[in-house]
Amino acid sequence: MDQKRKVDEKSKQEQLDEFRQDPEQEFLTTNQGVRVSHTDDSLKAGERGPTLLEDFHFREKLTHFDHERIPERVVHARGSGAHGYFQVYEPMTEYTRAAFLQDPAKKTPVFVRFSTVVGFRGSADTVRDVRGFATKFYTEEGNYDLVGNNMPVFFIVDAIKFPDLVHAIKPEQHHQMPQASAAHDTFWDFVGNLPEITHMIMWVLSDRALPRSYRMMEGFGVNTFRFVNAEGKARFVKFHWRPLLGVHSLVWDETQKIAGKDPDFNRRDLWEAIEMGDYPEFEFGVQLIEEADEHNFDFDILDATKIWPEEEVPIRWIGKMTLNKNPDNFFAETEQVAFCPANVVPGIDLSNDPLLQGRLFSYLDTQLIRLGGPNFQEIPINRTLAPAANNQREGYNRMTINMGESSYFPNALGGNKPRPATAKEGGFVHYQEKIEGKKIRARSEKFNDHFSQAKLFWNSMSDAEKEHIVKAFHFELGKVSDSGARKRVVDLINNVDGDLAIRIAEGIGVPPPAEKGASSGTKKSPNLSQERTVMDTVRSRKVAILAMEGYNHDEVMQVKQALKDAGAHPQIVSQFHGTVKSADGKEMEVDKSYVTTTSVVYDAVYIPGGRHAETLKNQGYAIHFINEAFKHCKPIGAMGEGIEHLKASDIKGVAFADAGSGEEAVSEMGVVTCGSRGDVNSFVEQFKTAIGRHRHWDREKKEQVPA
Ligand code: HDE
Repeated sequence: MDQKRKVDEKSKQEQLDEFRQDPEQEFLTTNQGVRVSHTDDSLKAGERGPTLLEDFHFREKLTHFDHERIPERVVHARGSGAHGYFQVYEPMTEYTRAAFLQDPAKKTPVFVRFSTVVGFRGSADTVRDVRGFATKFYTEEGNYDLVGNNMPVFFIVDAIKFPDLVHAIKPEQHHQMPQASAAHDTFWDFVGNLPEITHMIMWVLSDRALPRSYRMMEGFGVNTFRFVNAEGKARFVKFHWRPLLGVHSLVWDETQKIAGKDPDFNRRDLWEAIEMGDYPEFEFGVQLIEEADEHNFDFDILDATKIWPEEEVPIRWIGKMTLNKNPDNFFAETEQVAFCPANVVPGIDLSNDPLLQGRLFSYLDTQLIRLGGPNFQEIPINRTLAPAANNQREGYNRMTINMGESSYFPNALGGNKPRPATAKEGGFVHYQEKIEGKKIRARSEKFNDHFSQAKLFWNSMSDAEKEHIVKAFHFELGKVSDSGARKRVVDLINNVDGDLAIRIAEGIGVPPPAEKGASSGTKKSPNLSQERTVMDTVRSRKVAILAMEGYNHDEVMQVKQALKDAGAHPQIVSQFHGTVKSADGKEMEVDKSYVTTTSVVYDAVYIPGGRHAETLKNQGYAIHFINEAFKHCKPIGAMGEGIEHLKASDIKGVAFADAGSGEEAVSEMGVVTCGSRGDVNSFVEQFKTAIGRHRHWDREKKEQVPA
């Protein structure tokens, strides 16, 4: 009998329901279910006497507490998870037999965990780092894990170097510093001696490493996999996730400030977005290469330090994932979830990519220790929806009560059940690739082109993105005390672009390369630039409205409503919590005070008209708020007297509308102003356009603004 389980959007939640505990339990009990009568004092020999060993409640409570921690992940320790579902747009039958990719009506449950890589579990979210983007699809044929990152390439080509990479980038051995940062000697020492890392370094020093939100970053499978159809025909495949909100980043100065003000910034953003119904959505894309074309590219398609440029291998967008539920319990779900690239289902197969091959081993291995033995697949979040049945038995924390006497195959006693399934019955049959070769520790020649794609990436950046990369080099290498290590990196980058190497050298106190390297040329892959991303929505953007007593109530209400209607989240920020009074005696609730918030956690700021501008002008916090938002290239809007507040700040080089005029709104470099008699609707429209663009890099004089 085919025991495949029918899977729909709710299946995983129904399964988890079996394990959820209602918080409304009336009585406190021991783990044995015995009601506890007193939990504030331990059982003692006399009121001032010693605690008695007999106090089983005390001992149980303390013992459990003493064992609450499990090891954090050796990398990707800090993460945030969410539930959702995936739907394919059209049947992918021609390419893969995977059941979850056949029927557009089917909603396959998923659990996603986003993460940083380097920091410990309690580190800040906004550090410069790669982000993990791991998805578990609970399909009717078993769990499929796509364990990806937000950058399409990796640091190394062979998994055997992974421990070296991680040791180099983690805090240093002697003093365990710095936390969650690559900006230190051992990492850049490693980089300078490893040319294959160059392409990835360009990505890590780009804005991709500073995502505004987990909802606004791409995901990539990185490694090369295979799609196999029902006839057994295989094609090479690379996987992509594309956020519907576009790919957007924070600026470096902002990330550092947020790390102190709200270290949970990305986690909070994901959580709040889902609570507010702003469900993160990602389209799923595939790049396919026919087996016959395997060797027809300048790069080796098994090399994870290379992308398959879209111009050569177009991306086909085949489905969409929606994240619509926060976990109920962080530890039970987000912490205990265990992903593994070897978790594939029929129709998705592996390749000989040497990085992938090592990963296939490493994940299960690390989970054995992290989750305490071989039965972690039985933890609710890891359970498959397809029935799991085999002869594996016992071990720590075994939950399943296997019936019957036999635990081996073949077994006449148990009627040979469970038995292997044929391919037709849904059995996973490894793709029969023909392999010939000598046992050898080597790699194919094409793996050794370390610079072409680093050049391609650099060329594809806009001027602003290039500037950010140069500054990132200045910061990262500026933190390296060994000048030899700094110099080696400059010499390495000289292979990418001679001018870039000189610009880097200038900022870090080392001489430029003895011989200037060639230019990176002109070849581009335009979509590598974030300038090409979605820039026409304000959905889920946070807008601070600075208001003090005397603000213009009608104007604020109108602007606030218009922003809300467009899907943004305006918040009133004032000196104190409570309410604030308008010029005409109306009141509104304050969401945040200057003490509890800061400009760096908002996407945009708006200063309404009204006589409150007089007060704002003299408030250091309010001035700083504007200066900082300006420096971080954020959209700024002001109406009427609000413009006076902008004038009191250090904003430079921008023309404002006349505060008292009735002229149309003026928008310059993302600063939108409109006179007190101007049209609020036209102001809002221009302000929304400015917010949609996310950041306004053309603010040439921002560096002159103190913030
Ligand atoms: Fe991982 N990686 N990795 N990795 N990785 C882990 O597994 C490893 C690589 C990625 O949210 C570990 O359960 C090796 C590439 C993500 O739980 C560990 C190599 C990509 C996560 C491990 C790589 C990733 C991990 C640590 C070869 C992008 C977090 C804890 C060089 C495609 C998953 C764990 C989560 C986690 C090993 C490289 C993504 C140690 C050996 C490439 C998103 O097993």
